[in-house]
Amino acid sequence: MSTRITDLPSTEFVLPGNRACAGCSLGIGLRAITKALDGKMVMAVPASCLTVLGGMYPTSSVAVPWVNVAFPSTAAAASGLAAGLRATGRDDITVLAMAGDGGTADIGIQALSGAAERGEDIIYLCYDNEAYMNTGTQRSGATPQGARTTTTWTGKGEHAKDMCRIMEAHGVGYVASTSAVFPTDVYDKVAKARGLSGTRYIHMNTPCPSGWSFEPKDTVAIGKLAVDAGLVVLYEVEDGRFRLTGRSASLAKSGRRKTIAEYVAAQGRFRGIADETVAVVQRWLDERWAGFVSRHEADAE
Ligand SMILES: Cc1ncc(C[n+]2csc(CCOP(=O)(O)OP(=O)(O)O)c2C)c(N)n1
Ligand code: SF4
Ligand SMILES: [Mg+2]
Repeated sequence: MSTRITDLPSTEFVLPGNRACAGCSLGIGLRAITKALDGKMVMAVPASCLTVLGGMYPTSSVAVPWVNVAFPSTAAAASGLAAGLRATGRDDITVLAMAGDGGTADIGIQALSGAAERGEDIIYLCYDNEAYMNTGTQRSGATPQGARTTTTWTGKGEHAKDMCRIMEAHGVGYVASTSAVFPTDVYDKVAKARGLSGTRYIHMNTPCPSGWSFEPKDTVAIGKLAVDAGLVVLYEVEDGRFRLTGRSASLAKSGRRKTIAEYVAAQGRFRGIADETVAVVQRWLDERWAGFVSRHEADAE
């Protein structure tokens, strides 16, 4: 049974007012994450927009313990925190490694792979705003095909790296894909991960008005459109068992997926994208979506 938005705990760990851009979805996601962990957590965070949101000592907008770590070392630092908590008998605290897509799919992937292979007792959550945003929108391994960034002026030529599949291949017990604009989906997945042990990986799409070029008021609409087009798919894999969740599960039932053309038209980062590129991405998405639906149906039996 999914949690309803009105049933989310009322305690806030993300305080009013932070230094993220207007309309940033990261704060929406982080509110749900910290509620799911009931604040009983310690975070390891590398340089990113999340560091900016958190703020600078001695003021902070996030009321949980937080360690700023070097960019490539998030999962290694989190492993150390988990070892320290274990050694001191603190089994009530969850270690949350939380990094951007650049800090996960590119620069932090070695430490993450090592931690997953060792089965470190951490939740690793990648918030994916689909580029290196904090340094001015450079392309990352997670930037989608066709998106313009300051290092892909004519649009990125390659598809995004699929971090969830990479983490599944590590054999970790829990892998989930979610979106910051669906706080109850984020909440349920982090709450489930909290109750499990070993390495758990959650990938959270995080719409970014500044880097994607849309109006701050449209953040939630753009995030929903990404899910409706099947570019972002809400799902979880628990001990190898695959399940679509929330809006993606409804979409699989109704078959009313939107087109990628509608999604790209709503954002400045895709301005000037060639029709052939849109067609290539649509074909790729259709195939990928069919795979997700058949896996969902097969595992439901
Ligand atoms: C080793 C290292 N290389 C580069 C940087 C510069 N840097 C700081 S934040 C950042 C972008 C991070 O991108 P991402 O992980 O996607 O997070 P976002 O800023 O998009 O939230 C970069 C390149 C750094 N701090 N350390
Ligand atoms: S650049 Fe994007 S992800 Fe970063 S704070 Fe601004 S809106 Fe949020
Ligand atoms: Mg990023």
